[in-house]
Amino acid sequence: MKSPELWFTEYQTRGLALSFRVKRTLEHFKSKFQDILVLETEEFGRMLVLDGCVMTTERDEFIYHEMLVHPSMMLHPSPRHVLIIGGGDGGALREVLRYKEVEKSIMVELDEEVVRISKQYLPSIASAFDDPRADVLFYDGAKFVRECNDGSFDIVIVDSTDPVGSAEVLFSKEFYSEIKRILRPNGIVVTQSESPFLHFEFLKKFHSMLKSIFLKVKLYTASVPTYPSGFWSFTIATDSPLSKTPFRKEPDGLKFFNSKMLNHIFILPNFLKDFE
Ligand code: AG3
Repeated sequence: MKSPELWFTEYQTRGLALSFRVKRTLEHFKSKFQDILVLETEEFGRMLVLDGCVMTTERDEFIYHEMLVHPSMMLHPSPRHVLIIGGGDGGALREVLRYKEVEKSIMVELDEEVVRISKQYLPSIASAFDDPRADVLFYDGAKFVRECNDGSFDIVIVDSTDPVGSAEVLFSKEFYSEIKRILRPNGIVVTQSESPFLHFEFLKKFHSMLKSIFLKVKLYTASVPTYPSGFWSFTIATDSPLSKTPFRKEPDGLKFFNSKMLNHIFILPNFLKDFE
């Protein structure tokens, strides 16, 4: 007899869900911090799910990770020290370390199990952990930032889960005030900032909070098929004038981002004009 079909569903809002046909479950357990699930899906390859939310898939991770990392890396005159908060699957770290200018990248991830499971099941994403320039700490990101010296980093990248539970503090005014303090002159912070379509009100509040701290706050978007609504956003904040042209060419081997895109990513659709 044919075995029954298996599907995983993420409930994105009270009235919207996205389902993936599952070939098999590779891992499912509870860590100290969250429910961790790794699936082999029919359409998107292997997929990491935390607390029921899709974090990344082998097939579309390049869009999210390249868009999260490369715009600010290319708009900074000299990105030598880069801090990543979260990002346990290693995708953001992989993108950061493509730049030879980077001397050190510290990644601070709360949950050691996410890194372990990503190394085991998502080797194409977790491919940079052995780079000698990478330093991985299993620690509370907000605490780490609070304990950091002034002017420690050129770029801070926040690769968090949704703003609920343990990640809520990563969207707070206190956290971003500390980030401002630990950035060097010309420093840039960039974060994933949820779906502009589904989380518009959140985004408005988040941006007005950031504007109370930083001189420049810019939104840009990308289609990430497996995230809620398929339409995702990123936010850059800085106190220095953002250059209009990239300081460097994009590294070789990117599948999504290129330097020509820098000219238009900050041009937004009309319903997001207030974020320009
Ligand atoms: N970080 C953002 C994922 C948010 C997706 N939300 C959801 N599925 N409800 C992803 C981490 C990838 N390195």
